[in-house]
Amino acid sequence: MTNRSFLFKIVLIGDGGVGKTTLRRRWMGEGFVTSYILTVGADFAVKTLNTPYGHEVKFQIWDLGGQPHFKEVRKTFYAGTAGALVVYDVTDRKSYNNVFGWIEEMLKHVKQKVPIVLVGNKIDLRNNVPDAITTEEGINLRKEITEKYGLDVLFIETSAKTGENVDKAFQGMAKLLLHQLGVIELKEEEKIPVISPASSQSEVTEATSEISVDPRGLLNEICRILGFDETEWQNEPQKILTKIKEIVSKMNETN
Ligand code: G3D
Ligand code: MG
Repeated sequence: MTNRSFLFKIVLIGDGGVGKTTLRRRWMGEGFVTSYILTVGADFAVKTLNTPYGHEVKFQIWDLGGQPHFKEVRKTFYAGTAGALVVYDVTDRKSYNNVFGWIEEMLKHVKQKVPIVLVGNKIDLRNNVPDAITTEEGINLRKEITEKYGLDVLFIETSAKTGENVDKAFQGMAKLLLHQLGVIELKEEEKIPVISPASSQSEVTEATSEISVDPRGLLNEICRILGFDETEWQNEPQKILTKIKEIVSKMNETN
């Protein structure tokens, strides 16, 4: 098997307060440093996963701050998105009802079918609330999204506080993306890991390295993956674009 390297931009979306930033921090650990993009009001960080398939999956995770100018910057925020973690809070029914709104907002800008991990967060608080969103309601929502938009959706319930299933949410994203590229197989029952833990044992192993980047650093990182010297990005951007197109068409051929 040839080892390949994949870099995906992932956006974290969902109502304010559902736990997006906490999920990301929990997954990345304490050691990471994010870059904050002032013009977009988002921050992002990169983390690498090594998969048992021999491929390296690198996530660039964009997390929108709660700033009010969202409408003006969302185009930039969504540009180049490969997948989305759509988060609701199981103790907040409004955030569950708003999931469709978030998906539509994203699809308006992304304009292609991106895989989604639907995350029901704060399960540690579920018993404290009378009208909490049940697991079954989450599974139903997953089905509705799949049917309505024809998207590949994985559902998982998490607690960013205790850490439960947080790894699995991101590992699930890696699976969906590799599946979409035709690199791995993914069975339908694997898309609801919260109720079938045996089959959800993710085949994606733990992250082995973390790096942080600023936008400049990210370009350098992309160049590194493509085998270019970082200065070539500045001097010959066209060459890099041609290279990316070549790689994409090769990928399409092999898949
Ligand atoms: P957001 O980025 O989606 O806006 P945050 O949400 O990550 O900022 O989280 C909002 C609040 O919810 C934070 O509390 C955070 O600690 C809490 N939170 C996030 N995930 C969980 C969870 O799984 N369980 C519990 N119990 N709390 C969670 P504060 O008090 O800091 O505002
Ligand atoms: Mg946040």
